Amino acid sequence: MLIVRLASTGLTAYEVFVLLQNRPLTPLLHIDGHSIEVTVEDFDADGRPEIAVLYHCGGHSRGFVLFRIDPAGSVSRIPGAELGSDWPLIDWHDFDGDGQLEIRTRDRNWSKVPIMDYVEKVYGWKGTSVQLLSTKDVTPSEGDTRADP
Ligand SMILES: [Ca+2]
Ligand SMILES: [Ca+2]
Repeated sequence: MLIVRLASTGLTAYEVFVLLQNRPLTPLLHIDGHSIEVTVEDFDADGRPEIAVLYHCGGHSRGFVLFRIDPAGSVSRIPGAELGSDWPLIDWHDFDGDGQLEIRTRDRNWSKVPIMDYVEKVYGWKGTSVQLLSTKDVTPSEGDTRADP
């Protein structure tokens, strides 16, 4: 059994704890941010859950961290899966239909100012880590699926 517990430590800070069967409550992560979402899903389709932590860390910025739980019960960060976005879009979906979830981020493309375009990046699994799979420019008219800032 996996239980993830959140504790607010102030207006802009959270502590994430994990409780696995027959193990003590273990601190997982401290977040300086003003919102947090914790999701447990099998990102790499190996039959074991991963823990995804998504948070706002500024007016528009988001951060994302992904953890794996090994069969012995220890929890560790997945290499390459600490991501950020300066536009509030980080989400995940099986974009290529291979059964594994990919992670998408969208950042402002500051090289195009004053026209505000975005750079969308998709990350996915390569062995035991998460790596950048693709990058593309996105204009605001192309399916602007931004989340609330
Ligand atoms: Ca998994
Ligand atoms: Ca996929």
